[in-house]
Amino acid sequence: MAAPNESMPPQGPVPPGDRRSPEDPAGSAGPVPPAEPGTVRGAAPAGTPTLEPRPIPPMPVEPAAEPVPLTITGVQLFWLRMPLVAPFETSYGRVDRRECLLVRLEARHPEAGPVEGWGEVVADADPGYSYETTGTAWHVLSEFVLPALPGRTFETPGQWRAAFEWVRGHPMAKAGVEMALLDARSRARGVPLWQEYGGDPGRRRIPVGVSVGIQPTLDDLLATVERWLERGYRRIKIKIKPGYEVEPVRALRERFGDIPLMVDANAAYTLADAERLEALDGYGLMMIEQPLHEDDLLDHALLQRRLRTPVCLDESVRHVHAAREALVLGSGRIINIKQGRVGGPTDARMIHDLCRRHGIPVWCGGMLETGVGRAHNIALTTLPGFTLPGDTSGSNRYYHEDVIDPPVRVGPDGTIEVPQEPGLGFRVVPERVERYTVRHRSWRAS
Ligand code: NPQ
Ligand code: MG
Repeated sequence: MAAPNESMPPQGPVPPGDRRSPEDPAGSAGPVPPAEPGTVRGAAPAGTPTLEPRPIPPMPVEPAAEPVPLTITGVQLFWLRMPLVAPFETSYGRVDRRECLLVRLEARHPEAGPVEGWGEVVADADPGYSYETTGTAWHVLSEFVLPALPGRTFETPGQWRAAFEWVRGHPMAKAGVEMALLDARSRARGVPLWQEYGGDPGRRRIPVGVSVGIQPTLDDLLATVERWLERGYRRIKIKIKPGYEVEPVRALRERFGDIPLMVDANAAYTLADAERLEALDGYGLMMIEQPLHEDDLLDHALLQRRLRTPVCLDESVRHVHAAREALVLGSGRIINIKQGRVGGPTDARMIHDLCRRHGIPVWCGGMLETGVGRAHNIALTTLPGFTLPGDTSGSNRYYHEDVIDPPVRVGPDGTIEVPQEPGLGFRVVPERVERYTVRHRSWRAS
């Protein structure tokens, strides 16, 4: 990029309103008196909303982890394409198959010997949910991350994070590797995966809900929801979009009464549509998830002040920094934590810790994971701040055949058992991974 002052002469006359000059680049036209400390210059027009000041919480610290020296001996990356049992429609589009990456680490531990570890990159084929796609994650991992792994030793997840902190963004890509590392650690130590996540030993089962896509008709919606309620799911979430919110919610309340019900807009509204969302306020919803633009914590804060229903943030929280800002601004009262979206298990845990300290309930979101990501979500959900049912449904909510055996099963009481054996607690079936793999690459120590 050219430096503007060196090689870019002004093009044409300077507009009369532009008072910038080489001597006064800010166009400030004379000296400005210093502002009072802690104040912002400039008077706001009458009627401009304000937010009350709130204390700024300290950043959560990275949780301590026992050193478990794992030397990476090989890495495999699988690009999977799996048919869904039914199309899934949200405010931004409709999918009938899932594309994701699976990461398989091969590692060696001085005493335990060789172990494997599996992780999932939850990005989808298109950038509808987030900017990351299966393709961007493949690129970032295969060009910058995975080739550097064989031969390296990581004793803690923190060492892995520090080594690849230089890779900006791409949280889903990085999360897949950290999940695989945690799985390998749990196998090397011979402890269940939930213990690697710092979970609560008392949580032997986790209550779960189900996410229902936008349906062609209200009758389809009622029939679909009825089926999930019969199967015991503890909470129903429906996807909404502008013009499809009050009707479906009213229909569900009329038919099913006081069920635990929430909606997810996937960022489809603006503050200008606030009346539509206010119209939902009388229906006793548990929360309205991600109503507004992902980068607009301010408008979420203003919207929350107009609603009794809690706002829950999903897409807005791509890292712990955003979670902290949201707490300070009051951009919502609940946070959906997806370990893929936030960069991995450790970041998910830090957001959990921050929210817990500040009384913000969290729940584990879902990204239509295969059994690998699903097993990691079960382990994450054992942390004590996960007080609301999450989106970790049974494998059969999305797939006829999962890549793990047995599949994740939801009991008639709407809970999933937390596996107690080392590793994922489910066997990854190699022939199934192979069957759904459309692209594969591997790296080993030379
Ligand atoms: C959410 N998930 O909470 C997401 C959105 C979502 C379970 O509602 C392919 C890959 C399709 C990821 C559709 C649920 C997806 C996807 C929806 C994520 O907002
Ligand atoms: Mg969501």
